[in-house]
This record gives sequence, structure tokens and C-alpha cells, in this order.
Amino acid sequence: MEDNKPIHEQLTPVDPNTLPQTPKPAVQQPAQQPPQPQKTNHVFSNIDLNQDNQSAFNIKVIGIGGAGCNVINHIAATHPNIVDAATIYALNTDLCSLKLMKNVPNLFLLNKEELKGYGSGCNPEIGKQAVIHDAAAIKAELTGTDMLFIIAGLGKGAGSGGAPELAQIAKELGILTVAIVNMPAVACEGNIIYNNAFNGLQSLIAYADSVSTISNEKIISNNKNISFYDAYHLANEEIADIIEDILNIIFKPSVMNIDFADLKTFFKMNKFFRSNRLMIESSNLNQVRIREAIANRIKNSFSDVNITDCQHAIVNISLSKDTPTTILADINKSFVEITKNEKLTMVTGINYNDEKKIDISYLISGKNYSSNFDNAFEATSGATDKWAEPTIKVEPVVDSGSNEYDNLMKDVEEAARPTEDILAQNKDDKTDIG
Ligand SMILES: Nc1nc2c(ncn2[C@@H]2O[C@H](COP(=O)(O)OP(=O)(O)OP(=O)(O)O)[C@@H](O)[C@H]2O)c(=O)[nH]1
Ligand SMILES: [Mg+2]
Repeated sequence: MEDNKPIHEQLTPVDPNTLPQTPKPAVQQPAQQPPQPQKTNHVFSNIDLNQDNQSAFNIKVIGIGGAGCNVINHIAATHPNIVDAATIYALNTDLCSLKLMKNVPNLFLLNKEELKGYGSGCNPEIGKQAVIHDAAAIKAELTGTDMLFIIAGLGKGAGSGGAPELAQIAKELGILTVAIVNMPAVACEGNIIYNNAFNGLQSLIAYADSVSTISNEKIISNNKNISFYDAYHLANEEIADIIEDILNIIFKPSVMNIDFADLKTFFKMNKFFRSNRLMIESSNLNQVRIREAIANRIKNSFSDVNITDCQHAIVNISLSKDTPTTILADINKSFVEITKNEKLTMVTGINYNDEKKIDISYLISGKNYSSNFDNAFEATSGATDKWAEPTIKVEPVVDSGSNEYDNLMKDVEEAARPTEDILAQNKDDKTDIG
């Protein structure tokens, strides 16, 4: 009997196609996702690292007057880093001075129409009027500039009168303006030149954000028997180095970076500054050695800006990779001791070098300038740990209320022919100056 078959044999095989189909669960469609970024190519960046420096910042260096032009000529010949980073200009009322320029692309003869390239005859008023005459062209050229360096020797016409006018134009355009000027040696050039320089400096500090003075007198007394050529060469080199160090801060990235904004704050807050660079061997470093090195560099620099009690320092340091971290505190302590200001703010930039040395370039603020540099930086008892109070001297060498001053001013008026006379005379002169 069929029924006696074991159960499993009673079952007839079933064709699976005949079985009713259980509905398959609907395949879950993924929710609509926003397109996924492609990890491999995506970058979040809005800068172009290949952009050249000049287009990142618009920086100009203008030399005005004979000394200013000489510095620009020196920069063109010896400081390619400055030429790469900034546009350089030589401006003068004196055509002969401009003819001496080599590889300075921008040469501008001030008030060419009326002065005819004859110069300003030691008369600052002529220098001033020459810039005013060409103010529209200068303004157009300076528009869009981020930072302007004005370089001049103060004491005669074009520089003393023209540099403050340039600074005024730059100020109106909102340009960060830094002037580096040579002050004359009274012993070599006399009181008239010194008074012109003093008045020029007073006008300049009214408009420029910050000014550094380089003293020709200090160069001469620091280097007895130096030749005239070498003295001016040293001054020109010191000015070029200051510009190069500032441009390095703007353009050279560091691991601990100081930037354009730090510089802007520094220059906006401080009417005077001085700047130098120095190198210290990195072996056997200690705070005394560091302070001695910085103090000596300050003492030997040609600036006569008084830094006692100053508020700010910007210090850019390149050090070997094994330099201990204590170096920063040592440098800070050194500046505090030298300036005698415990509240000194030091903004520091750090980079590395592969040599056993520490390169330091610093900008240090000054409240004033002191023509009496010997007193200002005379160390007491032969050591540089104590500093004598400087004699601050921001006044004409002759007291402005005295008879001596009145006589001096008469001399000045006689020595410097009045502007109108020169302009009138030049008007009749038909010399073609090209
Ligand atoms: N360091 C340095 N200082 C200079 C140089 N030439 C002149 N000086 C100084 O700068 C002062 C001004 O001189 P100049 O720049 O020649 O005068 P200027 O502005 O051209 O004036 P004018 O010739 O009257 O238009 C002088 O009294 C010197 O003390 C130079 O080549 N280098
Ligand atoms: Mg001149």
C-alpha cells in the first residue's frame, strides 16, 4: 500500500516554477546624495603660489635729490633682491645727477619745465615746489602702492624740500610710507645745511609713518680718516641693507613668520626706527654674549635714532637647527636691557639655516633722534650693561629765539637765492634739456 511507503517517498518532486512566487522585497534605492567631491583632485585654496612677489605687494623705493639718487644707483648695482621685489625710482631737480644713474629704469626730472635740470641750489623751497609742480604725475604713479620707501640726504634743496612733499602725497593715498634719510655732518657742512636738514626732518615726520636717520657725522667719527667715497659708500650700503631686511620680512616665508601687517603696525605706531643686521656664532651662546653683540651692533651702526625707552622691536632670526630655545629669551632680555624698557614688545620671526650661526635683523622703534650720539650710546664703566641717558636734540643747532638764529637765517636767505628769482631766470633760459 501506497500509504505504507515512508513519508519521504510519498512526496512527489515539485517544479519550482509552478510554486507561487513570494514577492521579493523591493530593493531599497539609496536616498539621493549630493555629488561627492573627488578626493584626489580637490583643493581648497585661493592662492597662487607661482604668483610673483611684485604682483602680491606693490612696493616702491624713491630716491630724491643727489644723495637719494646715489642710494638708488647703489641699489641698482648691488642689491638685486631689492630690484626684484620693488620698483626703484630716481627723482631730482638736477639733470647731471640723473645722468649718473645706471640701470635705474625710472628717472624723473622734477619741474623740468621751469628748473630746466639745473637743480634747486640748496634751497629746500625749490625742492618742495618742484614736487608740488609734478604732484599729479607722481600721484598717478604712486596710486595702488602698498608701501613706499623715500630715500634722501637732508641739508640742501631737492631732498630736504622734496622728500616731505612726496611723503604728503603718499599719505594722502594711504600708502605705508617709510623714509630713510641721511643727516649731514655739521662739522663738514655747517649750520645752514644742518638747519635745512633739521627743518626737512621736521616736515618729513609730519607725513611719513616712520623715519630712520643715518648720520654722516657718526660715520666720520666712527671711522677716522675714512675717505669721502668710502663714507658715503658705507651710508648708502646701510640704507640699502635696511630696505632689504624689511623686504625680506615681507617676502620671505619663515617657520615663525612676521608679516606685512606686523610691519604696518610697527611703522604706524613709531615715528622713528633704526634697523640693522648682525651675525653671532652659535657655539658657546649665552645671554651676555648675545647682549654684547647686539649692543655693539647698535653702537656701531650709523643711525642716530634714540632707542632708550622704546616700545617695539621686530626681530627676524635665522638660526641653526640645534640652537636652544633659550635664545629667544636671551635676545628679548638683551633688547630690554639695552632699551631699558621692561615692557618692550618683541615680535619675532624664525627661520633655520644650515650653518653654525645666528643671523639677526632687527627693527627697533625710537622716540626721537639724537644728534648727540656719543652721549646716547656711551657705555659706562667700559661695559655695555649700563647705558648713559642720551641727550635728545630735536631742535636747530641754534636757538630759534636768539640773535644768532636771526643772523643765521639772513645768511640762509642770502645763500639760497629766492625761488622766484631762479624760476624767473630759468624762464628766460631756452636751453633744451631733452
Ligand atoms: N650718504 C650720502 N650722503 C650724501 C650723498 N650726497 C650728499 N649727501 C648728504 O646729503 C645732503 C644733501 O645733499 P644732496 O642730496 O646732494 O642735495 P639735494 O637734495 O640734491 O639738494 P640740491 O642739490 O640743492 O637740489 C648733503 O648735505 C650730504 O650731507 C651721498 O651720496 N651719500
Ligand atoms: Mg642735488
